[in-house]
Parts: sequence; C-alpha cells; structure tokens
Amino acid sequence: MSSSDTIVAAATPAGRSALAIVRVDGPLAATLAHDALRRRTPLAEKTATLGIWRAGDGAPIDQVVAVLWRAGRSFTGNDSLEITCHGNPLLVRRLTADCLARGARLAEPGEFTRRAYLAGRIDLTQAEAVADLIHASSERALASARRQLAGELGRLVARWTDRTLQVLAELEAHIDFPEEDLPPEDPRGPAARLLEIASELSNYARTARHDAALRAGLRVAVVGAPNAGKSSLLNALAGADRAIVSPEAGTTRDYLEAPVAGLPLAVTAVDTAGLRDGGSALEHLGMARSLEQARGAHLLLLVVDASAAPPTLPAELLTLLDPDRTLVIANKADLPAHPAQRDFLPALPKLSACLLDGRDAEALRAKLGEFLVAQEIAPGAEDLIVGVRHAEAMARAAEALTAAAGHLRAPIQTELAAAQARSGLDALGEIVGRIDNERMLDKLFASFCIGK
Ligand SMILES: Nc1nc2c(ncn2[C@@H]2O[C@H](COP(=O)(O)OP(=O)(O)OP(=O)(O)O)[C@@H](O)[C@H]2O)c(=O)[nH]1
Ligand SMILES: [Mg+2]
Repeated sequence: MSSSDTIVAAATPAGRSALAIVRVDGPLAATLAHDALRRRTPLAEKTATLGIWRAGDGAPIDQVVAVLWRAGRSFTGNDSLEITCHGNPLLVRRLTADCLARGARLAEPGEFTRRAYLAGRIDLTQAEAVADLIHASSERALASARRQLAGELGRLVARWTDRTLQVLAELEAHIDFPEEDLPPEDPRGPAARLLEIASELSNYARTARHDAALRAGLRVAVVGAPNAGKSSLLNALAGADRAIVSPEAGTTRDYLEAPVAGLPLAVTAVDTAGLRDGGSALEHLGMARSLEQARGAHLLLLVVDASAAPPTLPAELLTLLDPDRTLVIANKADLPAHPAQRDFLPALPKLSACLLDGRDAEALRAKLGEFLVAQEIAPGAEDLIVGVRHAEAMARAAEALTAAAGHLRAPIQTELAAAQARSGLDALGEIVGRIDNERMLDKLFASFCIGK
C-alpha cells in the first residue's frame, strides 16, 4: 500500500441521492481530471470546475463539479480531487471505473485518512476521530469526536510527554554526573512529578468507561407492578404514542423499545410487562423477559402508582434495585398520595410525576438526562472521553511512570527509573501514533469506510 499510488473511491454511500462524491488522491489526480474534463488549461486549485467528465473514448459520463487540492495543502498531503456527480450508483461506478482506467487503483478502507496521518497532517487520535465523527449517533458523541478531531487529546498527550521528557532529562544528567544531587530545579523532585503525571493519566484513562455510552448509547428499563404507568412513561420518554396504555392490568406482555427523545445521548427506553408475585404461565414468560431487560439495562426506572398501597415486587427485581442505577418514578401525582408510600424503598432516589398526558414529559426527559450524568452512568457535556485504545496505553504509561518513581526511593536506582520513564514515553507515543507499527495501523484503519 504505497502513498505514491493514485487511489479512487466513492465517498458517499451507495444508493440514489441528489449528488454523490468520488474522491481521487495521488500524483495522477490533476492530470486525470484535466484529461477527462478535456481542459486546455490546468485545473485551478480549490476552485469548483464545472464540466462534462468523459471516458477515454470520449463518451460522456456525467456533468460534474471537480475540485482539486494541491499537494501540501490537501487533507492527505497529496494532490487530491473531489468529483461531485449526480447521485446515481451507475454514474458513480462508471466514474470510478474511468479513474481506474486512467491509472488509479481502488482505495482501501480508511486509506485517505491513513494518508493524512502518514503525511503528518493529523495524529492518530485525530484519524480515529474522523471515524467517530461519521459514526456518532448523538450530540454528545459528535461533540466528543469534534474535540478529538481538533487535537485536544493530542495536545494533552504532548504535554504529558514534555513533562516526562523533562524529568527523564534530569535523570539522565544524574546518570552522567552521579556525584551531583538530583536536580534542584523543581522542589517537588522527580519522583513526585512522575507520580503527578501518572495520576493524571489514570484519571483520564478512567473516562473510557463512558466510551461505550458514547458509541452504543444507553439502555433504560422501565419496570414496575402492573398498571403503574410504565407504558405511559415509555410514551412520555419517546415523545410518541409507542406503547398501548389501558386501565386493564397486564396490558404490556412483551418488552418494547423506543429511543428517548431530546437527549444529547443516545438512550433507548424499554417498556416491560408488569412484575408481581403470582400470575399465569403466560404472565411468567413476560415477567422473565422484564427481569432480563432489567438486568441488561444501565438504569432502571421503577414506576410506582403513588396513589395506591406500595406494590409487592418479586424478590428477583428487589435485588436489582441498586440506588446508583435506579430512579423511582412516583406516578399518578394528580391523585392523593397513599400514606404508606413514604416508607416504600426509602433508600432509592424518587421523582414524582403525572404521566396521564404529556404534561411532565419534557421535564422528565431532562431529569433523566441529569440523573444519568449525576450518577456517572453517562458523561457530562464538559468531559473529555478517551477511547479504549487510548485508555489502555495511558494505563500502561501510568504504570511505568509509577514504577519509575518507585526506583527513585532509597535505594535510588536512577538507571531503572530512566528506563521506566522511557517505556512510559513509548506508551504515550502509541496514543498519538509516534510508533512504527504497520499491523496496528492496518487494524485501526480497517474499521473505516472506504472513501474516508
Ligand atoms: N390518574 C392517573 N392515571 C394514570 C397516570 N399515568 C397512567 N395512568 C393510567 O394508568 C393506567 C395504566 O397505565 P399504563 O401506562 O398502561 O400502565 P402499565 O404499567 O404499562 O400497565 P401494564 O402494561 O398493564 O402493566 C392507564 O389507564 C393510564 O391512563 C397518572 O399520572 N395519573
Ligand atoms: Mg404497559
């Protein structure tokens, strides 16, 4: 896979659309456009050129708009061409085939971004952010990808690297001139500084626990006794009439999912069959599914009819009611509250609501969003979330720097400390890609789409 090849790929999905984009990158990009558009003068860079793209035999393929970026000023670092044609897959195929006939080859998945990385235009965290930005399914995931693409994580890593290098330089000076004491420049001494960097690294590594919430979203199970208002809650969360609501107990038999509307995170709510002791064989099948959903959820919303005596819930559910991941929705607030409700599950956080019509829906969704962040089930708007790959390297770096600090306690072994500091630097380098590892890069870019 050489960067001196010219590569071509459709950058837009297969299917019919108003417009589609074919991307070409490499040394042939400029002449290829020049020839196919039958231009007498070279294509001006960064300028939209309208023309008929013709195959080698002169047959017209489509009227297109071509934009050329010259090497050094393009995303990839090479001459790079974007051809916008009409969004018919047949046209895209013919245009691509023509580029192949003119000497290009088909791009591998992620190869454009890989070129940008190899050309030093972006670091590895930014390359990953390109894929994240495309796949983000919520506002918060988009914001996180945007920050990483802007280089926020790369800059953090650069600062940790600089600080570690500073300590390493002092340690090496001490190795060369052991008769002198360890440097007086920083009163905290090298060990304390290494531990400080390690602790920051560990803190950031821990944010990766939110990575899955950003990527795959969260599941919230709505559980409770029959007729408590679970389906009413699902509808309120979804902002749509998804589930059947009826005064008959046992309306919902199976579970049913809907995306929660208006949250910055992708949250799926799951309505379930009512849970109670006893019941028919069919009800038991439904209840088994409810419990399965409850076990698999990131958060439980336990709906309770606050106007009635507290329900008797099955023991299997009670064991799942962890105060950190359960919110009780005390429903039917429009009716007089039953006095015994005050003593019902006092350890759990409660929210009073009326789910009769949509009146509380928006406030409920907002409260749900706040609760998810407050309980650290979901990341907050300001949090920088690192990926699993970054976290793993950060944890290794932290471990090495902690070990380095250990060697600076009596008996002081400066050489061993320096070696550990160096391996900490290597781990930091992996995050941004200052390493030469083809296999790792292959794996990483293989998850990209073709044309990216
Ligand atoms: N008064 C009052 N009635 C409500 C409220 N919320 C729901 N209800 C009524 O309670 C009944 C049951 O509501 P559902 O949402 O179907 O309850 P459920 O928990 O899904 O019931 P099952 O699926 O049968 O287990 C319906 O008649 C609703 O209109 C409320 O806040 N106040
Ligand atoms: Mg229901």
